[in-house]
Amino acid sequence: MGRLIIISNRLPFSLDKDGDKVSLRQSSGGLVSAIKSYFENASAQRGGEATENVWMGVADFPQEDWELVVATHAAEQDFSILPLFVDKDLYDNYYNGFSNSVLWPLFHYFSSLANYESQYFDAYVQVNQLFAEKLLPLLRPDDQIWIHDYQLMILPHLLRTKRPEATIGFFLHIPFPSYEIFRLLPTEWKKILLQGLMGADLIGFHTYDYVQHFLQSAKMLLGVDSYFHNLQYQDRLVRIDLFPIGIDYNKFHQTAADPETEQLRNKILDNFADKKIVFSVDRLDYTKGLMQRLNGFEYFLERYPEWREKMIFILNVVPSRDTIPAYNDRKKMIEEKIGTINGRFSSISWQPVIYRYNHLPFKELIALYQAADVALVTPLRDGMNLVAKEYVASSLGRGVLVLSELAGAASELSEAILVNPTDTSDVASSIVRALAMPLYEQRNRISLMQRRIQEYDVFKWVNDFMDQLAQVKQEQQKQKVKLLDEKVITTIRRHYQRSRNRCLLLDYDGTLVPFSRIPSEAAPDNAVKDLLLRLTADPKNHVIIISGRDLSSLDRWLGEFNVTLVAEHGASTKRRGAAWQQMVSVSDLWKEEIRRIMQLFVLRCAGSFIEEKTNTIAWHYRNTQAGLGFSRSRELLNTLSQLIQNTTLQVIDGNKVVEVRIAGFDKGATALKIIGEMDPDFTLCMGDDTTDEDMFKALEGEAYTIKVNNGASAAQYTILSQQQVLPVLTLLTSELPEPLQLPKTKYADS
Ligand code: GDG
Repeated sequence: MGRLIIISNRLPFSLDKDGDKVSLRQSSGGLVSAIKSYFENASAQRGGEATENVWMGVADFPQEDWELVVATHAAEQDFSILPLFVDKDLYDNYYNGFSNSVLWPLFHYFSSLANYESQYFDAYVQVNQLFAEKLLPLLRPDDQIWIHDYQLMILPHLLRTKRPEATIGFFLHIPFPSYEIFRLLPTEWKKILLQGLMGADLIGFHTYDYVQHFLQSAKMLLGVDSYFHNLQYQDRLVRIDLFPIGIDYNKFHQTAADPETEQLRNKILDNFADKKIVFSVDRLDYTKGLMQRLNGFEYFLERYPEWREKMIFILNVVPSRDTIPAYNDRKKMIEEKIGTINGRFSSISWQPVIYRYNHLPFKELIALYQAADVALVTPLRDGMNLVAKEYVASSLGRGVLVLSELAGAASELSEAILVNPTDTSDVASSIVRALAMPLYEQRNRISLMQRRIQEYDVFKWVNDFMDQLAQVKQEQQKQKVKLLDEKVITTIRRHYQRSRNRCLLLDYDGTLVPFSRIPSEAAPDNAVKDLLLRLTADPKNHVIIISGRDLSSLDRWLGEFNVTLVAEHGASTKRRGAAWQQMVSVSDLWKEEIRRIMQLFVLRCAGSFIEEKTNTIAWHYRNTQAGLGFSRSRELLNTLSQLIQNTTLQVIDGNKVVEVRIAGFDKGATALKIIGEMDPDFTLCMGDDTTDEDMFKALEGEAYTIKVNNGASAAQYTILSQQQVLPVLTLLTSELPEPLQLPKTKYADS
């Protein structure tokens, strides 16, 4: 197994210097402990032998202290450190600038706070480049690289361009926003960011929504289509998936039972013996919804006066990013609001909000989690939110979690009381519901959530990600399409000549004939006709033309030949010498709404037109202005995909055509059915379009599958252009004397 190289903005520790005494302080947080434990495991598997795993990040110590760090770190052998030293101003523009004043607000839906300074973006690109330059010379072929978070979105691409075969994973810890938000970024930047991420083999997000948002942005901006969670990008398979981060469950559960924690907890409980405790802990960040939470709490005190004096709200705010103005202003506002609430509702013996602005020691944090009857976790947006999970893990069987429905954690913690954080009355009534919840119900909800958090803890998360990364690499290997060369042609030809019952499945447009500007003019020329005549003259051959075309066009052009015709991707079939058979019979009322939308797009995109067939309706944009046609096609795809949700229709992003058809039949299923009936001892299948991929997959192991044109495909082989189809078919199927002569000149054009 190769090295694991973790790359994050910061190194996982900071350097503490006290006179001559030097120590390294490990950063708190699940990620660091999970990865450390992953490293420890790897080392244990090697019988305690030191692993060569690496952690790379920007150092928060000056370069002259590097020797000291190495000496201090030497005792710890789980991983080695690769520090990057970045000039302060550059770092400031990259980190406080682009990362935290553009990406952070925008990705959390605070678009009005994004400050699109070009010097920020330049610095971001530059620091990503510094990471790449430092790492590239040290990379080994079997290294696994795992890049973390929004500060390093371009790095995967920078590494990929220099190391096409590298294994690269990327995980985004914050939300990936909807396309409507992402598109607000300046055009060039958003493309660079997406292309940057696409350098990875596996891109991970916390939730299904973020995955969908990313897939949509990739489709709209890069024109890459997804197949389940896979994207084909520049001949490479990239997988996009969700990996909801977990916590180190046992650490929280065990610390909860620790005597010191118990002492701290009892002290808190004694202090507020006759009161219920509501608790919050957040970094000072506008995404955490502190103002809205305080508004909700104020409304709770106003609307439910019976709870006054019977509860307190402990609000702990952790200092963060205080050099950025948007953060500093918030602190003042929050403190004023707390003052107003306390001024308005306090009595001589009671104050509703206990506010602290500091970082709590770990055991005190756990003691507070345990003492709290209610945890109020109401961010306006949050990638995941670990506090919610930690509160649940620390519980000894009681407590209620009130959680924002806009935090990633909400999709896993459905037993929490879910609230809309901006809805003041919803927050207030949720506090009341939580305070009044019977103990048996608290237990029930907590234990269900605990089981889930325990099962998918942070170690599972790391392993899951690494397993998927290895799987993607294997699939990429399998997917590598081989160029059809002389050796393969000889093999196929020999098989052809030995066989007695052959099926030749051929796509029409883009395969047998070139694409024509007007679909109705794609009649076969004499060369195609000659080939078909020759092939069908041999009684051992059964030729099947399998197309997306309507049946009357196929009849008109190919009806004279002794072939099987398959129209509209399998909706109609005409076997040799027989009549057309419809595979589906439904009313075509569904077309009306689709036609109406497509007509709008015809108006909005000169040169495009609609083609209607029995079971499909298509919008063609081959003859439109290149950029416009493509971008309109992305919009149409988007509109149609939403429209047909929960119907039996399907939208296909074909070659310069967007098509809607009735789901349930495709070329793959049809091809399988036909060869099932024929039981051939030789099958050849050729096609160029996305819809032909269904055949290539269905016929895996059953046929020689050949894709026309470059590009990733499930086919076994590829030929470089449509012009090569007839010569290659001729070669494969004629009785030429050996040795074989390939038509080199024709074979080379594209
Ligand atoms: C990102 C995403 C995603 C907080 N105050 C104290 C303290 N903490 C610890 C908590 C928790 C961590 O900090 C905060 O975790 P979050 O999940 O809220 O957010 P981040 O780590 O800032 O950021 C987030 C996460 O990445 C993981 O993918 O969940 O959505 O923004 O562990 O316990 N710890 C101590 N004292 C405190 O006062 N000891």
